[in-house]
Amino acid sequence: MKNAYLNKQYDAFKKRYPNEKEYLQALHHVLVSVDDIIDDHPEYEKRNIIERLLEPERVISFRVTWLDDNNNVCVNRGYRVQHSSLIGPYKGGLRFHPSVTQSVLKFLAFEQTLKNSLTRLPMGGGKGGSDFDPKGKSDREIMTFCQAFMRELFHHLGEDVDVPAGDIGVGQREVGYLYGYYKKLTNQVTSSMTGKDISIGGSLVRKEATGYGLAYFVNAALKKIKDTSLKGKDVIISGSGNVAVYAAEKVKELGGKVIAMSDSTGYIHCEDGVDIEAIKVIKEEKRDCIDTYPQYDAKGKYHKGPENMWKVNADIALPCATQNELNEDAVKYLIDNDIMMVAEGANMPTTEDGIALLRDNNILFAPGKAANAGGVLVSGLEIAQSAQFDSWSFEKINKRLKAMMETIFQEIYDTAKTYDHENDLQFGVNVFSFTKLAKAMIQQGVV
Ligand code: NDP
Ligand code: 2IT
Repeated sequence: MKNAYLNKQYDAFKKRYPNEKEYLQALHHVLVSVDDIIDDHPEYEKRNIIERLLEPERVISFRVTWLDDNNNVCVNRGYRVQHSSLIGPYKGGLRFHPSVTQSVLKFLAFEQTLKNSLTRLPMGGGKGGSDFDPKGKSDREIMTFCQAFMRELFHHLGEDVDVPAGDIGVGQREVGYLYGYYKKLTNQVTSSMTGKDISIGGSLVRKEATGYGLAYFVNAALKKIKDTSLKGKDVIISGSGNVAVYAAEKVKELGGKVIAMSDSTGYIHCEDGVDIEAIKVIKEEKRDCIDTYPQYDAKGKYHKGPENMWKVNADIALPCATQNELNEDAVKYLIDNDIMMVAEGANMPTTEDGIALLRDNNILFAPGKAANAGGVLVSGLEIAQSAQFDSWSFEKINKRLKAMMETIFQEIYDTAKTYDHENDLQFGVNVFSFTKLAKAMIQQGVV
């Protein structure tokens, strides 16, 4: 970075949070982009916008104590990072995974703030979760944990305050348990959580939204920048959870062929195309490992080690699992195979080295903050439907999702072009959302 104010701020964050590497990584991404425009905006330094925008408004951390099926007393750590309420109530998912730390949630909450600003809906940014590991737990243990977690968190939520949803390890089942207990504790039926099943006031398309939105974004970018589309393209997708499954479904609908998918143990390779319904049965119904896939489709081959999936020759790669899963080595495999595009369904799945290598090789890169915004967009539409005491059709919501993903693409593409960074969507998204949030901050004075 060239700008002295940015460097001073980043050094201070590094000193203050030396162990929070994911958080620092997410901040760095944005600062590097803003470096090119900061000299045009002396008001940012004058009002100390960088320090105020990078530091979360509030970090809540608590102990979660619960009893497992054998009556062992278990303890986990729970958090909610309320990053920014600049343009609306804190909004963002909850993650249950053993890798959850304050640093991971701070990076996610920061990125959520930028992402939510793209949706044009009045949503701030937040993220929460726990280092609880849902793997191998009984349904009763999941419910018990969700209730213990909510007993602490409910104080800080509310439809006009903070509205969580799902993320890794938190799907419709967990959202249902969390929301049911929130209602019990508050004696209020409000839209204080999204991602609910349709039977309890959720929205159609929310389950599909992130994956579908990703495919819409990819198609928009391919059309504008490469004069092509998903049709006839071979696609590899990491993960086989909520985002990955519905990305695969929409890629197929749009004429692409998904030839590999993974989970945390390994990946399946199917030259003729992955049977997405089989993946749903394995992951959504049975909560099983992807190594059982060949039982459903004998043509699919399972291989150990999810990182090896990046060696599969494809046109488009969609990392849809977790942060920093696509590193420099993986990107080298993609480049060797002449990959056309990488689009992030997960949050920050590509390492900084990986992104640099993609850029050096002129490979189209769609950052998660924009490409996976469909999930939170439809969460916003879930809140809108509740507020109207109404529920909209699948077609209506899907149409809005597609249109908004195309608008987001266009806005960040135009921003990049305006600043002579044509086709650099990472630059475009960072500058577009940063500028919007800086303006909102200046409007509200020093608070
Ligand atoms: P899920 O819990 O539904 O699925 C996560 C999937 O990733 C699982 O299949 C898991 O495998 C797999 N996985 C975990 N680690 C690895 C790894 N190292 N390599 C390959 N696969 C791995 O989570 P989501 O689909 O909801 O979330 C995925 C990503 O998308 C996250 O980054 C999340 O923040 C982001 N996201 C989610 C949104 C949402 O609405 N849910 C919205 C926007 C972004 P296993 O089954 O073995 O654990
Ligand atoms: O990362 C994300 O955008 C999400 N996990 C969805 C957040 C939401 O509030 O729907």
